[in-house]
Amino acid sequence: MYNLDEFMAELERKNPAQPEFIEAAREVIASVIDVVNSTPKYLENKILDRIIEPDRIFTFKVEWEDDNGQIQVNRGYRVQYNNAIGPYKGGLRFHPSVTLGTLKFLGFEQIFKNSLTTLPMGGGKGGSDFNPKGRSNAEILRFCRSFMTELQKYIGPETDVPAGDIGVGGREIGFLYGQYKRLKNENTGVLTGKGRNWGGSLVRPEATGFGTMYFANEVLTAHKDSIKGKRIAISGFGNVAWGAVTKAAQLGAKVVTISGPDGYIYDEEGISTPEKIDYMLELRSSNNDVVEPYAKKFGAKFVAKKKPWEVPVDMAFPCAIQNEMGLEDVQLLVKNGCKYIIETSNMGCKAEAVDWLLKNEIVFAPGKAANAGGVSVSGLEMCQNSMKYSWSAEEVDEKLHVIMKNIHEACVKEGTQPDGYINYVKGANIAGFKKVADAMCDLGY
Ligand code: 2IT
Repeated sequence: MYNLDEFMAELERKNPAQPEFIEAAREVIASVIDVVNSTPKYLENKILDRIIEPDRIFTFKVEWEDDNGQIQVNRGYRVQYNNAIGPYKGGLRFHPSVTLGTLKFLGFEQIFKNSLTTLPMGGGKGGSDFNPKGRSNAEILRFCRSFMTELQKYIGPETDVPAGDIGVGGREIGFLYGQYKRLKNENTGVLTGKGRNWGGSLVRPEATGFGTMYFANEVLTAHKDSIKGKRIAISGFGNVAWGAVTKAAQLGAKVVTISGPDGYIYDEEGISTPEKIDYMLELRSSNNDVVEPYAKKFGAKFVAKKKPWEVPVDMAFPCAIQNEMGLEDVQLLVKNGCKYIIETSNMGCKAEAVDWLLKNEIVFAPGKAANAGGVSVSGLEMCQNSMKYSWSAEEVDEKLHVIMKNIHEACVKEGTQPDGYINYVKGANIAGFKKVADAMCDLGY
């Protein structure tokens, strides 16, 4: 039998100074421990000991030359966590906060998220502490080439298929894929999130944002409510926030905030016109990591150095980075009338915030369910690459919509409490876990 405190104490001893990894692990283990303890084959197979250990981790030196002719050195990583149900799959993050612990937390989460998508993908994650902010196009190109020169040794279309994450968008995927093709002389689509002219899938750029809104729509329907007319706070202004704002506008909701490291924008009118939504892409491509120019351009309010969670809204979608929403933030949101928190960034809410929301039975969807649309369309991109064929935007969008509905259904099935409250955290963790754990038992992993 497993004991949560003993298991976690041993995990902390083995993994010092990796607080994000420990936080993510604790949540999953706490959700599944009763299932494990009551399933003989999971106990016989020591499934928790085996699932918590990454299959392998690579770290490598990334040297590149900046525009002043100076040598720069960063550290690159790839965590290949678990491939029981398919090739390792997960994004690459380029952000100065990246450490091994960050990528272990993200890789671990990715196992269960990818399992929830219903597609055959294992869990992995990679990246670098490289900071793209303020870097020129030529510097990004040189960094990406150097990064891929090492990474190509470890990945492959049937082995490990990276994609984008924070700091890695279409441009970076292009530079990385270009270098991979140059070195390997093959067109197998080893990365997802590619441009549509060179093997990418339609709807991949929008997929995470669209997916979270489809998921939110299911959540609202399950609570006999509707997304139409809802006031929404979103954080971030990158790819995910952009897709979410686009779909929210289509569904008749009103997004009133976006944010960056410099502060947040409050747009009472709603970020709903194509001009405003497209401007988010312009802000992002400037590489300056600021949202303030939006306020000047559209006559909205800019609040410096604060998060958008103080604005009264019906729904909140953290779409930026891990631990961006704390206990005080969720308490303030709920006090101001917020009924639904849909975590869209990976582990966007701190553990104490999630615990409080669940204890008070506030509707909360965890990132591994709500943001799974991104990796789902990555999975669909892999399918299209294998077939050497491409689907229309409508076909991809329809498949994405069905996947998000199925993920919601799985959460409801495994997470509904006797009093009727849907604990989406527990539901997502148990549903994602069972499939991987069963496969591991079958494979003798
Ligand atoms: O966190 C995520 O799911 C991603 N960054 C997307 C991963 C992918 O392989 O598309």
